Amino acid sequence: MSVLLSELKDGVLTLTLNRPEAINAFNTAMLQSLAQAMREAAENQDVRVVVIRGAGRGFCSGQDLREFEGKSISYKAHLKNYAGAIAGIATLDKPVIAAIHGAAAGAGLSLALACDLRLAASDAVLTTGFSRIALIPDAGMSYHLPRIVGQAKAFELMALSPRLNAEQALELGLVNRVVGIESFAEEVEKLALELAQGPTRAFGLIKQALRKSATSSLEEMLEVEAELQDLAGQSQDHKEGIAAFYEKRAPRFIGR
Ligand code: T3D
Repeated sequence: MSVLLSELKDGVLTLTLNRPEAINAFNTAMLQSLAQAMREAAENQDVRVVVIRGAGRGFCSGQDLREFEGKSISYKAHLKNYAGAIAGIATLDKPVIAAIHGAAAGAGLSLALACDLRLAASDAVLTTGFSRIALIPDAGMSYHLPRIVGQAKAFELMALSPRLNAEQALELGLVNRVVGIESFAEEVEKLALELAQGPTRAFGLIKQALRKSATSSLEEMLEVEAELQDLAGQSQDHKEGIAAFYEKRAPRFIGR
């Protein structure tokens, strides 16, 4: 059975981390499959949104702590596998949703933070985890977490590694919404379909603008916005959006 399951339906590519016996802990094969899936999602125009979820009772428990048991490894080399997957998500010009139920720990939380939207089921438990095994946050957590919760809270979460329930995560802005576990799959699908029918090109450009804004001045962003708006303005979806406005109807976006 593959460690990453993939299904494309109605513009929604659902990727399921599939090592439920270890709460979907990452091994090298899973990381490489995830990076490859992102490359393919970028190329495939039928993919309008990506959902990442976990099989079994949780989202992802981070690095498989058994993968390198008794071996001395180069973290520097191994983390290249994480970089491929995390950068693939962040730079994909399409929305990526993390559907978090159960545990999201260590690099499993890093993965969720790299996504554009996080939906948490009411049973979700989020924890940075790294400091509990005397490591520092990786897989992009030290980039994403302070940008979401601020420096001081990020240090607290990284150093003390509390286990946050879904409501606490929502309060901190770590997740966008909390949904009852019984309707979780349905709500994830609803959001994914809404995004899949949206202006994909504009969504991709929004992602680019937000990434640039993390390291730019206002003056630089005014220029970036002008450049990206030129691209959005040339899309077929922009023409359709304007036509729909004049005709007082809902737009039918094609994602280009
Ligand atoms: O390059 C590098 O290697 C560095 C990169 C590091 C990145 C990282 O992600 S470091 C952080 C690694 N993750 C952790 O430290 C989290 C470890 N797991 C936990 O803290 C807890 O398991 C959870 C909070 C995720 C869930 O707790 P709970 O009580 O719901 O489940 P459990 O009973 O602890 O776990 C269930 C099974 O999954 C259990 O196996 P068993 O005993 O039934 O055979 C457990 O060992 C296994 N499991 C959970 N997490 C991992 C794991 N197996 C391997 N690796 C794991 N990370």
